[in-house]
Amino acid sequence: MLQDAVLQASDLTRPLDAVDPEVEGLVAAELRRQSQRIGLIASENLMSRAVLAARAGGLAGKYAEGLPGARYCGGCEYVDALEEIARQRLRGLFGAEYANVQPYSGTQANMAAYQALCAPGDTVLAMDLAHGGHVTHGSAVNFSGRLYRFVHYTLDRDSERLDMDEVAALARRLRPRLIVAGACAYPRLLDFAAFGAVARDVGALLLVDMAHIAGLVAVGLHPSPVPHADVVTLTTHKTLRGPRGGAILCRAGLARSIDRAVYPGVQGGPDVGAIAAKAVALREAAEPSFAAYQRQVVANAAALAEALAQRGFRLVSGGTDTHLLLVDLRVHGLSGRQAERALEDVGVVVNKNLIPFDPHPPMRPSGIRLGTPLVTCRGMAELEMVEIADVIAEVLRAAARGRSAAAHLAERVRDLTQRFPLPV
Ligand code: DSN
Repeated sequence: MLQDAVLQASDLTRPLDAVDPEVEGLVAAELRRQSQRIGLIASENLMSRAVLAARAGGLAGKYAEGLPGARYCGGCEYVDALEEIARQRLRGLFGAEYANVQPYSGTQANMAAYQALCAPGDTVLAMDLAHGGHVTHGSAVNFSGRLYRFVHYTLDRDSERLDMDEVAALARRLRPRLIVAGACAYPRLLDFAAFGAVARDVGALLLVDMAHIAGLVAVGLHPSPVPHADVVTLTTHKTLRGPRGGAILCRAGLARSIDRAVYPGVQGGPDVGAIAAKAVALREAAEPSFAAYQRQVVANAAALAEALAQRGFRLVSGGTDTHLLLVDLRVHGLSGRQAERALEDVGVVVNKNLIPFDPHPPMRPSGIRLGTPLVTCRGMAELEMVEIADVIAEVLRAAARGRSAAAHLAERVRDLTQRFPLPV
């Protein structure tokens, strides 16, 4: 018996390469890929060493169903303290009345918000997926579109911006239970005060999904939804630069409904390691250097947009106010998928994306989406954005002529990644 126990304990302390060289090799390859490519996927970012340390500290095995001070299992004294710190920091950073840091992801955060605010079958107004909305905002293939009666607002065809008069007219006609504001591919500022006014006017609740822009909101580079919304959901791993996960802010009067919707409504025990890492990321987000980082993210997006426009590319809505931009490739005769592949061949990683009023389906859309959170972490600034725009333009012009990009473009990407290594 004793012998077995000793053997079992040592089983748990073997290094990854000894236990599973196949997985170890793939993890190493992925980290190498990240360091050797220019990552321009707008939702991706990097965790700091401190956030990673909290994330990897072995806390994930702890069960802690419930909330600080009211758990369903013992041994939670330190977990309570960690979660309390994370909740306080989240509330403080955004000036909210109440926070729940347990959602595993933005999807779970939205799922809990709908559950707290709506009944199945209720009418919900949200942004169309093809116009920048998210799949959890009522897509037919998502739980949201199956459980609730979503109706979608779209962008103005000419300006490719939200027309709040149109949103208001639709809301007056439909009288929805809930209005959702927030996007994952809209490059302009969202007018949350106007959304709040529309919601009040029609007696609807307002949910803002600020997953993409949370980091910008934290430092005042995007107007905050908190004063105007009943509930705000977010992810912690996009511009907020924390661990993968979600969170919810709400008015104090909704706290109990939100808590109950998260657990036991849509989740089991929280991921305690993720909560510890969220706490660290939220502390970093309150430091002056985080505001400087976000300013550079936005400046880089503007520089990239301008340099691409100068090279003949059409940007949806003519530019960007945020961390992301959308490029319409139709005049170049390229699909987003072709562009994504051609760019990946030289080491520039982007995602194909629908553009407003896209005549093509999601797997063959007419645009690409570019974002600057990750390259900004590497220390790249406006000059490098011009260099990247130059590479993108050459690659896409070659692809439009049916040719693959010349080797010197991959060499330029390699040079950039070597001059600006990943900082962790
Ligand atoms: N899929 C994420 C994005 O890329 O925006 C959102 O969930």
